[in-house]
Amino acid sequence: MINVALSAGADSELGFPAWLRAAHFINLLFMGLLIRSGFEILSSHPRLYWRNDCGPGTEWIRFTKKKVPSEEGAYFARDDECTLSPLISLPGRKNIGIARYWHGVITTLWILNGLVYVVLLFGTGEWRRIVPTSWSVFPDAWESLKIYAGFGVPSLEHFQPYDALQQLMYFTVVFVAAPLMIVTGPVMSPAVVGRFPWYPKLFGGRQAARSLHFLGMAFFAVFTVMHVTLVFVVHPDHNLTQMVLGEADPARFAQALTMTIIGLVGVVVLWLAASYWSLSDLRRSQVIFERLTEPIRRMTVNRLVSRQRSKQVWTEKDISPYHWSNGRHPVGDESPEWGRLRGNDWKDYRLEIGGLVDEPVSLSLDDLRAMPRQTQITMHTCMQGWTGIAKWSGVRLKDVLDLVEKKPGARYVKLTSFGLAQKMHGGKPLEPYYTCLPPEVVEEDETILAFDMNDKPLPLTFGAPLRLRVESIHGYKMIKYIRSIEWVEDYRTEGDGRGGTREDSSYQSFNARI
Ligand SMILES: Nc1nc2c(c(=O)[nH]1)N[C@H]1C(S)=C(S)[C@@H](COP(=O)(O)O)O[C@H]1N2
Ligand SMILES: [Mo]
Repeated sequence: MINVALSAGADSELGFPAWLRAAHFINLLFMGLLIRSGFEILSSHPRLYWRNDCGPGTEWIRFTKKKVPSEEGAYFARDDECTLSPLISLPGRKNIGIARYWHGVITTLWILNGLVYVVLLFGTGEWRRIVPTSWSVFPDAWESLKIYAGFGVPSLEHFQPYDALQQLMYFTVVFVAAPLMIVTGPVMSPAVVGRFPWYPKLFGGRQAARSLHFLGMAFFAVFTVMHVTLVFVVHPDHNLTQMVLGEADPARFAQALTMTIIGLVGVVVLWLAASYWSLSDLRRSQVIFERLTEPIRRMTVNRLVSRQRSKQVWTEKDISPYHWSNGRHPVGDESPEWGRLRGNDWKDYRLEIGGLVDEPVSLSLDDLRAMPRQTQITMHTCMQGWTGIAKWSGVRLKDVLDLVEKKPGARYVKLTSFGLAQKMHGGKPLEPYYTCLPPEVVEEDETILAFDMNDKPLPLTFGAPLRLRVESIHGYKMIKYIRSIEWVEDYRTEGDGRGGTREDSSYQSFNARI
């Protein structure tokens, strides 16, 4: 009791300084943007798992009624995507590419805001508000909970300025839930998981980390709703004046209430404005975000190169019994040529290696199979959220490229598929799927042109007769049904200039490491 009285005395001296009030408000703005962009990301694969395999039926929760046929290749991850309204998610309408940009940029700002808050918290003594210093916080919190459960409100003297239950909740938000989000977030990055394979294991695997990240979000969402409600219900004349004016002053309640309402409306308007601004010109949003994020990516994830093969992270027994897929093989007259080659068991298949080279080369599958072979068991990470582990065999891309002499100025490698894009920017007629790779991706040891999957020639669904594997980036760069490889000067002069089909038509990032 003496303890409480003492700290209460100290607390009332602390007040609610402007930095604290500002950080609190900015946090609300950022949390909303994070949760809303998180919804958009989740809606692109609305299933959560504990196991890395992601087999249909193994999810612990799903937010879709769609049933997944269990034969591989009958259903594609893109068929599973849901559409959310821009009123709910950021930006809304199946735009995970832009949602991921928002999520990354706001995370950075949210962490900065959080750092400033925590540093000042400990620098000023304000921490005593939310860090319990006596075990009595637990029985006291239990008493408060009983009062709330009976739709009552603890009397004012329990709030010093927070009551025990409130203090415990705030402590959990700042020192448990927020750090949990920060440590599970990077597990979504294929570059992080490829380079530090032990890291996802701390959480029970890549999908377990994704599930924990979701549960953290659910906690934040429920907390925020309860928190805002209680602020208006429990001694609002004290709470609101403290929150916006800096001290409990029931006489200025009307002013505080007006400011709170204006603040909340302003935040909601900004949340929605972010959606409609993004949707009004998706290409502009993509270009702006790319400029903002690229310098940070270069300093961080771009330095991470997969070690899944060299560290033998996965073994035969880890191979997924079911592997999700994206990008159907060419059907009908989409690519008569691919159909003809397939009819002849790929005997006439030739991989063309050309572009800015002195002399183009073409290779048959037998030529490729005669080259030094590399086999790797790795985890595939689709940006939508699912993963799958498989064994891939093929030849290193850099070995194949060594067979040609590139011309000066050739910097990027463009790979083109027999298969068509699912959609094009501006509703143009569908063109073949393509992707460009920057030099550092081409150079990676685990970048291969694979012709075998799990010791058998590539199944049609998974890219027959030849597909790309890069183990430190997201799946959308891993082009299947490869027809040709070209050295090009710049990806900005290919296609719509964004670096690949998904970048051009779905506004995804050319940099696919996170
Ligand atoms: N030709 C072609 N390749 C493609 C795609 C596509 O649509 N067309 N989708 C990509 C995406 S988004 C992913 S996640 C992987 C999926 O590989 P999988 O089908 O082998 O699982 O293929 C990539 N390669
Ligand atoms: Mo993907």
